[in-house]
Amino acid sequence: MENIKRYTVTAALPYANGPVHIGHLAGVYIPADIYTRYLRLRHRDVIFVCGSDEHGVPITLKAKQRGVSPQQVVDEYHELNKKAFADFGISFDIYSRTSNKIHHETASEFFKKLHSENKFIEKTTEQYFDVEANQFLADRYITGTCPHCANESAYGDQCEKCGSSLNATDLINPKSMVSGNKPILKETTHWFLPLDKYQDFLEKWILEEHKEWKPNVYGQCKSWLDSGLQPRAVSRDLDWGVPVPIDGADGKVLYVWFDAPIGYISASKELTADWEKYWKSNDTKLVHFIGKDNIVFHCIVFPSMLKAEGSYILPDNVPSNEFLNLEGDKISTSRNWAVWLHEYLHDFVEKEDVLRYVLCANAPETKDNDFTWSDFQTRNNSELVAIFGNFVNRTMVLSWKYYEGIVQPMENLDAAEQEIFIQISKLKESIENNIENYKFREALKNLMELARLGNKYLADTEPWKLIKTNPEKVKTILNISLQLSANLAVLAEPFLPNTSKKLLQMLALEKISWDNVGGEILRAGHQLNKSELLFSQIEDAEIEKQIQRLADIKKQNEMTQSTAKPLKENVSFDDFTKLDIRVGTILEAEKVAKTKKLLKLLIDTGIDKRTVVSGIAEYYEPENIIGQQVCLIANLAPREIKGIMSQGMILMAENANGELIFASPVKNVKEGSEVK
Ligand code: B3M
Ligand code: ZN
Repeated sequence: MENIKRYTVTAALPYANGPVHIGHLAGVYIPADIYTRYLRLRHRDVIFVCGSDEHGVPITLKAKQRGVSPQQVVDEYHELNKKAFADFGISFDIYSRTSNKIHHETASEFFKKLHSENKFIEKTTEQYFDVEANQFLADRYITGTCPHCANESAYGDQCEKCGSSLNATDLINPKSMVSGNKPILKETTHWFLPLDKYQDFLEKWILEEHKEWKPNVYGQCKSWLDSGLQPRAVSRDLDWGVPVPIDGADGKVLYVWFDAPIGYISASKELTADWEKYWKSNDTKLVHFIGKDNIVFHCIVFPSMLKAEGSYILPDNVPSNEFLNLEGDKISTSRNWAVWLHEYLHDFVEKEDVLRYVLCANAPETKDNDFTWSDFQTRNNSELVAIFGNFVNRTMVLSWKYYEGIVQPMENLDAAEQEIFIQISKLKESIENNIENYKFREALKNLMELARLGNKYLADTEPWKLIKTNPEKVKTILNISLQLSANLAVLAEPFLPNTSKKLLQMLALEKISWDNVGGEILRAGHQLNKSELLFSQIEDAEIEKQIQRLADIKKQNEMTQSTAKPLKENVSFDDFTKLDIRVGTILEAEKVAKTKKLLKLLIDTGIDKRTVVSGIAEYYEPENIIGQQVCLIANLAPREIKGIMSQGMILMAENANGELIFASPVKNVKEGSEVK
C-alpha cells in the first residue's frame, strides 16, 4: 500500500458482560494503543475506535444469571470498562456502544442494503425451541452430552472439554438452560450470507495478497479456506439485539457477529461527520487489532460483508495476538482466574505504566504466554527501576547538584559520544520499523536499549568522580545524558505515556515531535524542573499478597469442583447389560492433526483391532500409553470425529481438576475380557 493518507485503527469491542482483565490489555488494547500513539506522534491522520459489544447471548445469559435486564448489565460494564481503559491510557478517540441509536441505524442500513440487493439467501431449518419459555434457543442456551467425549455440560455450539465444535442437534440429552426442559425442534427461517460465494475473492485477497499477515492469522484463514466456506446465518431468534429491519421478521435480531464489526463504522460516524473518508477511501489504511478467537470474523466474515456492500475498504492488516495465561492457567472469568484492571489499580496506585510495560514486554505476539507476579516484580525492579529510572534519576540529580538544574553546553565530543547520537537515531528507526510491522515487544526492547546506553555511559564516564579532576568534561557528560533522557521521553510515549509525560515535565519540555528525536533537544541554558522518581521498587510483600489471592481463588475453585455431582436417574439392569464393556490394550497412539485434545488410538480388543478417538491428549503423551490396558464400551455406535471413524469409547475417571485418568483393571487381563 502506497500513498497512505490516513489510518483507521480499530480494537475489538469487548462484550459488556464482565470487567476487562490483563489478557484483554496484552492481547489487543496495548498493542493498538502503542500503534496509534506512534502514528499521532508522527503527525499521521488517524482515528482509533472501540466500544462495548452489547448484544448477543453473552449479555442475555449474564442478565439471566443475575436476574436483571440486559440493559442493566451493559450499562454497568460499559462504564466500568470505559473507565478502566481510560485509566490505563488507552487513547481511543471514541469508546462507543452497540446499543446506541446510531449503531442500530447503521447496522440496519447495512443489512437492508444487502437484503435489497439479494446478497443473502433465506433458509428454513429446524432449531431447538423451549415450549414452556416460548422461545427459540441460541446454541449457548442449550447444554447436553458431547457425542465425542461424553462431557455432560457441552454447549450447543462447542464442547469445552474436547474442543469439538458442535451443532446443537449433535448433543445427546439436550436441555434448555431457560426452563431446564428438553427442547423440541421447530422450523425457523433465517438470512444467510453465502460465504462460499466469496471463497475465490478471499483466497486471492488473503492467501495471495496478504502473505505478510502474522503467521497465526494467515494460518487460521488458510485452514478455514481450505476446508471450504459455507453460508452463515446472520440473524437469530432472540429478543435482544438489532431487530432484523424488514417486514415479517418479528422476534428476529441480527446475529451479534453481524452487527458488532459494523460497530466500528457506527463509532466512526459518531466521532466525526467526516467518517466516510476513513472507511471508503483507498488511501486509508484500515487495521483491526483483535484476539485470536476473533480471527475468522475479522478476516473472513466481515470482509465478505464489506465486499458484498461494495462501498467500503478492506483491512490492510489484522494483527492478532495469542492468549495470555495467568500463573500457568488459562484466564477464566467464570473461575475468577484473572487480574482485573480495576483491582490492579486499587493495589498498585499510579503504576499503570508498569503493567503496560510488563504486558508489552511479555506480550503473546507469536504464542500463548504466561503472566506471573514474580516476572512482574522482576521487570519492574530490574528493568524499569534499575535501568530506565536509575539512568534518568542520576542524570537529573547530578544536574541539580552541580548546576542547579541548568543545562550546560556540550563540547568536544569524543568518538564514543558521537556514537551515542548515531545510536539514538538507529534505535529510533528500529522502533519505527518494529511498530509499523506490529512487533511491539521488539520495539520496547529498542527503547530499553537506549536507557541501557545511557546507564552505561554514566558508568563508563563516572561524572561523580570526574567532577573533581575535570569539571569541564562533566558539563558535556550531563548535557549528553540529558539529551538522552529527552529522547527517551519522546520515544517512550507510545509505550509508557505517563512516564513520558512526567519526564517531559521534569525536563521542562513541551510535547516534542518525533522528528526531533536523534539530535540535541535541550539547549544550553535551559532550566530544568525538580526531579522526581519515575518508578519505585515493588516489595516482596506486595507480590506475596497477589500470589496469596490467586492461591485462595484456586482453593475455592477446587472446593466447588470437588463436590461430587448428583446421581443420575436409575437405569434398569437390562439397560446396563446392553452395554458391552471389554478390556483392550492400546497398540498405537498418535495426536489427531489440528486438535489439541484428541488422540487416535489403535486398540486390541481381543475380538478385533480397532480405532478409537479419545479426548485425552492433554493428559497423556502418545508414546507413554502404548501397552496401557483400558476398559472400552465396545458396542457404542461408531461415530466420525474429525474425519476419523471412532469405534467405541474408553472409560476414564475425572479428578477435581478435570484431568482424565484411565479407569483400567488393576492387574493385566486378557484382551476381550468382559467388564461387568
Ligand atoms: N465482542 C468478542 C470478544 O470479546 C467480541 C468482539 C467483537 S469485535 C467486532 O472476544
Ligand atoms: Zn466433548
